[in-house]
Amino acid sequence: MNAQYAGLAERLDKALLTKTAMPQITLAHPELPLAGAYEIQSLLVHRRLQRGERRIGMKMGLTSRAKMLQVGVNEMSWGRLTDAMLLEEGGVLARDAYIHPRLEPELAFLIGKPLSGKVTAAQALSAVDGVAPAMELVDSRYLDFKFTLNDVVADNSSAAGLVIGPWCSPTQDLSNLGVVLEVNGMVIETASTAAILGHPVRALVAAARLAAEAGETLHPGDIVMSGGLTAAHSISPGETVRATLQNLGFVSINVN
Ligand code: OOG
Ligand code: MG
Repeated sequence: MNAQYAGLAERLDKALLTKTAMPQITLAHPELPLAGAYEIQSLLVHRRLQRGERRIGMKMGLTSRAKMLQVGVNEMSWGRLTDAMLLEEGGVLARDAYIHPRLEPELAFLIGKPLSGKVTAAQALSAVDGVAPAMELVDSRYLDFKFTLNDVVADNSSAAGLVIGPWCSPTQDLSNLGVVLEVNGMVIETASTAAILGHPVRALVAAARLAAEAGETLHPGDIVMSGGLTAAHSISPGETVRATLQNLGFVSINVN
């Protein structure tokens, strides 16, 4: 089974490197269990680490109803972040470097103390050094951006990039902050941080639990992405995309 998982991880990696979408792996492997999909993800990310990329944290996926509805998957997923995914705030993003990239507003957490296992919201928050307005770039390696939960998990939850705004104090009330997503100055999506499981800290609580289940820990300096607050926006050259989170500021990127 492991050789088969390694082969599937290699195919996903090739799709990423060649920017060529591939068929969903569950079409050929409908019996693939969720644990197997996470095993493929781990092998896929391991290939990136072997190329010299560095692990920088964890992304939560499908933590809001807007995201679940957009992709038709109703369960949370998680993925691994590497330094190669970091995009410059206010910088330029090449549309051509991806297959069918989408941007989505998220809340980023900066971990200050080791966090892993079953924790309360208060314990999770006390391990946080900062929170920032952020955007995630998702780019499914599957044709037409179509996948099941197990497909998207194997594909590292579509992780492709992240852009982080100013780090702010985590001591403020994060439960219901306004979120605005703009493209070239036009508002295309609005939300509240409550869209993430009722309170965005719950995404961090889940991240700590899921990290532990995978035998991992969130380390000081790690970034944890909350999951998209709104549906993601399919990007085109010439667009400036900006996400504003109430009290925290904004983050933007220019697409060319
Ligand atoms: C799946 C990954 C989900 C999020 O923030 O919900 C995700 C996708 O939309 O491609 O990153
Ligand atoms: Mg996301």
